[in-house]
Amino acid sequence: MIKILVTGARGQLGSVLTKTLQEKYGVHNIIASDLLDNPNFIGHFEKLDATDYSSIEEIVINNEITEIYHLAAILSAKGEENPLRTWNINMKSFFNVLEISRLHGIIKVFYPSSIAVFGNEIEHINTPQNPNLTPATVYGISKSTGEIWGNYYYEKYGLDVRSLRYPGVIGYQSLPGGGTTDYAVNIYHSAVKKKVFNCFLEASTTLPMIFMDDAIRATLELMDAPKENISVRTSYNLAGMSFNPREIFEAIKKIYPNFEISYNPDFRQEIASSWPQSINDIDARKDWGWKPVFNLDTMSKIMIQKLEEQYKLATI
Ligand code: AKB
Repeated sequence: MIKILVTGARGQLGSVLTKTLQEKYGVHNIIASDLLDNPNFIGHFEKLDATDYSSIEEIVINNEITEIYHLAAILSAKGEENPLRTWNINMKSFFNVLEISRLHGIIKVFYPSSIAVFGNEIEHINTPQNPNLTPATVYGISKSTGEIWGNYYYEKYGLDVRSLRYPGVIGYQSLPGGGTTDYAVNIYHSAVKKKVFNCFLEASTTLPMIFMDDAIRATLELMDAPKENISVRTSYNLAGMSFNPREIFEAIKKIYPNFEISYNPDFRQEIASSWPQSINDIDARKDWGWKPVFNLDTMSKIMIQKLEEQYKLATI
């Protein structure tokens, strides 16, 4: 019997992943949790501060949890505001999860890492799996440290920790918050609302991105892969697509010819410039058959269609 605890279940990725896990394993086998309450949640929800060891432990024991998807985190841009808080929320919470998993016989742990682990010493194009990591943000430092701890718990205790380095995730189901890649979701909302989009990155800033459906599928495929196929125990590079603000603007203009954009780069420009432009994910492809489905045009069509439906419903 699989019983899954999801932390950060109200987040951009967490909310969609939780629903998918409910569909796959049954609503009653998923315990969703987040720092903030979620009164409208359908299923089992626990208000949880993941920096508090005993609160996680209690949920794990009481619900006979067998797997943990630890999504609670503060992202790159927001994380710069308060380094200590970011470190605690991102790293202390993951350390709690690892220790509790080791002591309470958790079978699998999922840990989301990020392209933020890379820094200015990488090759920015087709960034390989194992370059020298010199992350440029507190978020990136916490994620790369978490990768090493995950690997340690696997090597030392045999804990089955699996991880992906997500590019910027783009979906219509939820809003991101506090990230550097958030612009690529917000731009669709502006387009559908017929507003000029004010972009906080320069037009030519190419970054790796992934459509939500691909991101969720990658997560499930990694978690379902036979243990012996998993050769990367830090975190897998994962590619979806790559584009810059000018290119996403042009893709949206094919659907809304009157759409307008202005560029006002802020502190997030420096963060984005330290990240890869494209990712080499050969290990994910070889080990568990990863292959993205969506590109900029197919994603844009769905984003706009779904957001139009959502905004129309909201005005009824
Ligand atoms: C961010 O922009 O901070 C995140 C990420 C790439 O991890 N979306």
